[in-house]
Amino acid sequence: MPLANPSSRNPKTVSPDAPHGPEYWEKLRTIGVDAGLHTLGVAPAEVMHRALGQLHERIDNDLVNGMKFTFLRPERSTNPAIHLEGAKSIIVGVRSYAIDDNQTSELSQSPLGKIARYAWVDHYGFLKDSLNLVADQLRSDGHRAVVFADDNAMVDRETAWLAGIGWYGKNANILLPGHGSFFVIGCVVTTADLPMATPLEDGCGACSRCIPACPTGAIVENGVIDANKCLSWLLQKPGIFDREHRIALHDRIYGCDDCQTVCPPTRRAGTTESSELVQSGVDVVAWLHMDDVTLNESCQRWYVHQRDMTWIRRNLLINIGNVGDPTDDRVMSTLRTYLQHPRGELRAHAVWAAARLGARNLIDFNDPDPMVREELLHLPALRTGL
Ligand code: B12
Ligand code: SF4
Ligand code: SF4
Repeated sequence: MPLANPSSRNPKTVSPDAPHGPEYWEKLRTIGVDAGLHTLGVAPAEVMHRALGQLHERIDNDLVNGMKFTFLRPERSTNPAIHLEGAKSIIVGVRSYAIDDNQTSELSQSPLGKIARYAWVDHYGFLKDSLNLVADQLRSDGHRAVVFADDNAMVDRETAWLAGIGWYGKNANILLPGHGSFFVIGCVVTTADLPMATPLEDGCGACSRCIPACPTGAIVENGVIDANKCLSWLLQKPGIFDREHRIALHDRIYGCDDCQTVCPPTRRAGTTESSELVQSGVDVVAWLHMDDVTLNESCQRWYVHQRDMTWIRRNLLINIGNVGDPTDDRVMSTLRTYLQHPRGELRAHAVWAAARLGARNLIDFNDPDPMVREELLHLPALRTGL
């Protein structure tokens, strides 16, 4: 077992000799950049009133659709002082995920399930490692520090905006000037007093390309996403996938990138080579034949409700209905298996996929399960082009 790093524990009190100020900030910033962060900035460790108001407004306007995350306890996720007594600064760091697709395996198999860019590699793991190095330095200098990387306890985009790292795009993402929005965000809340940044002005200007590009119209106002329509959330939400948005889902199985891939600043920034092997897509049929343990390991990094693989299989079945080839035996025998699956939710989505592929003859119209019966009442038309 590796020895615990002694500096990873916070001192009980802040040392009176602990450094502060611009020079110290430069030292911390350099540690972060050397550790792979694209850039860092500092925001005041104060209540983030705008984000707090927005979280409540989204809840009140019914835009949350069962999401917990930062919405569960808005007063907590917008108040850094709750997480660290005496907190003075939030050091925000971002890591780029604008890397090339270098995946070579599996991709020849059809149908292919598409994964959104932020999940191609364990970016949050790398982000956390880099931020931990900054936090280690703070602690060894006598400060207290806590790291958050995509944690529900902190509203990351607002911290990045306050830290002068980027502006809020109309697609709700934080965009870095000259580099677009393919960045994950994390922070270190600390007792160090560091020079605060000034938030950036809007950089979208007259552009609004992301709004019509969203396949479901989920950007309901500039910077406001309706989670009832956002495919990224619908893919994570447990239960029956909203029928209205299944066709728009197309081949996605985890996350959605459309509002970013059309974005001019993000497009202009381009992508770079990576030494990491990426996972940008999966062999859908192979994944549908995996047992729970193997499937769970294959998507270890993803957010999956209660790690119940039913929801991943559900997404894969919709993919089959949208892009599977009905003349492919691999596809049809998989569908047959799922039409007899013990879980009603999965039979329901298999029924939908079978109807889309023109295989109504495979469907058991006497299935007594209420979820399947509901599907039978709303069978989709044969997929266009078949
Ligand atoms: C819940 C959540 C989601 C939800 C809801 C998204 C949402 N927009 O609220 C779902 C599951 C849909 C989702 C999807 C995605 N997410 Co997400 N998600 C989160 C999470 C956990 C909380 C976000 C939150 O608190 N939202 C609450 C609302 C109130 O905040 P907001 O949307 O930022 O709203 C602000 C703006 O409206 C702004 N504002 C106010 N007035 C105005 C006016 C104008 C004109 C404008 C432009 C803005 C503006 O102020 C609001 C408050 O700060 C964070 C991680 C974290 N702990 O913070 C990641 C996070 C936001 N997600 C991230 C990513 C990468 C994604 C996806 C790209 C993943 C994917 N490819 O599928 C998509 C993008 C969808 C989108 N267009 O937003 C990154 C964003 C990185 C970045 N560069 O911005 C984060 C920060 C994770 C991380 N730590 O890196 N996500
Ligand atoms: S992630 Fe996809 S579904 Fe969600 S707002 Fe962006 S384009 Fe729309
Ligand atoms: S597509 Fe245009 S409006 Fe949307 S986030 Fe990008 S620059 Fe802003």
